[in-house]
Parts: sequence; structure tokens; C-alpha cells
Amino acid sequence: MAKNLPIFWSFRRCPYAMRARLAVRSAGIKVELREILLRDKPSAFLTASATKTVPVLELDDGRVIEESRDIMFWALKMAQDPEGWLAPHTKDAGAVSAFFERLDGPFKQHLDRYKYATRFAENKKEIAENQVIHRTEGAVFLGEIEALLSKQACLSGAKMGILDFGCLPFIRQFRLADMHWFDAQDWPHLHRWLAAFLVSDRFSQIMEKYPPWQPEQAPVYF
Ligand SMILES: N[C@@H](CCC(=O)N[C@@H](CS)C(=O)NCC(=O)O)C(=O)O
Repeated sequence: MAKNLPIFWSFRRCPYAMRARLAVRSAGIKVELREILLRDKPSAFLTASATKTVPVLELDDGRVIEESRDIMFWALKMAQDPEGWLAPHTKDAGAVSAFFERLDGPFKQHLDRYKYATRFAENKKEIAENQVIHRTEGAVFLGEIEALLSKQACLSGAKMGILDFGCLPFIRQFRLADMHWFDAQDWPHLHRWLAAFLVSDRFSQIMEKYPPWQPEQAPVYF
């Protein structure tokens, strides 16, 4: 019997969904892509997902993968990691895990409080102060990335891999909060590394636009 393709619930601009799409594409795994609007989540998504966050991958055997990091690892392992993204994980799984904990934890918190400062304070003065505080905190992590990239081509080593693609969508977001400020920082290696990603075919392929999924529509494959 033909197997159903995994269903990938996505939101184009979500950095977690971006990194999961990057890994699925690297793995060459075909999925049915269902783009959703976060403000209008379809009931089929709400039924499938316990966390109600994107990305979510629903597998043919009934398993549901709810964390973007897990989707990345699942896809890469499933396809025997064709581009060698998992090299840093094979070398030191603990270090990769620690990197993601920091990225998804404190760095993401600072990113949100910097980029969406108006959601976290009421008056203009407090908003402006918080922005500087969280930008400064986030920049500590970015400074460390710059230091690493001054010694090696990519975070994952000589080649781009899980560490690079795992964090690039978030660093792109950090830049978008204030491109002028970001581009003025003394981070030459980080700027080059991010710019190369942003102009890559790989990035444009995962940023293709899809209309929100409708229950009765024909499947969209990714
Ligand atoms: N830990 C999750 C976080 C995913 C997440 O927070 N996604 C956001 C969008 S970027 C979301 O779906 N938020 C729910 C909402 O806004 O309703 C993962 O890594 O997949």
C-alpha cells in the first residue's frame, strides 16, 4: 500500500519552521506542506498538534514531531544526512545540544524582547530602554559567533551544517529588528556568513510563498 507523505504544518516567516524546512529540503524528503496563519489555525492543525505551535510534522505511522529541532534531526537521520549536516553532532552531541539550548532559550528571549519590545512594556521610555538591554544581551551571543567564524568558515566547521542552519533564521530576525544597527557592528565574518545564506538558492527555496491551507484543497508538495 502506498504510504502517505508526512504532513508538514508550517508558517513561512517562523524561524523554527524555516530551520525545519531547511533540513527537510537538505534531506530531500518529500512532504505535504500546509501553510497556516498563526491567528487563524485550522482545526485539523489544532487536532494534530499538542503544542499548537509550528512547525509540526505528522508522520504516516501516527507519530507527531512537534519541535523544530527534532524535525531537523528526524529528517537528516532518515535520509542518512546527505550533506553531512550532523558532523558536529557526531563529534560532540553535548555541545550541539548546549548550543541549541542557549539559542532557543536565552537568545530567543532577548530577540523577542528586542524585536517585539512594544509587547513587553507600555511606555516609550521603557520600550526604548528594554530594546537596548535585550539587543546588548543578544549581541553577546552574536559576538561569540563572530569569534568562532573568524577561526573557521562555518559554525559547524569547514562546512555549513546543523549549527549554522539551526540558528541562521533567528540571526536574520535579529538583524531585521534594526538592520542599520546590525550592519554597523564590527562582525565582518558574521555579516559575510549571514549574507551568503540570505542570497542562497537554499534560502529562497524554503521561503517560497504558499497560500494558507484549506481542507478541501489539492495537496501542496514541498
Ligand atoms: N519549540 C518550538 C517553538 C515553535 C514556535 O514557538 N513557533 C511559533 C511561531 S514562530 C508558534 O507557532 N507560535 C504559536 C502562536 O503564535 O500561536 C519549536 O522549536 O518548534
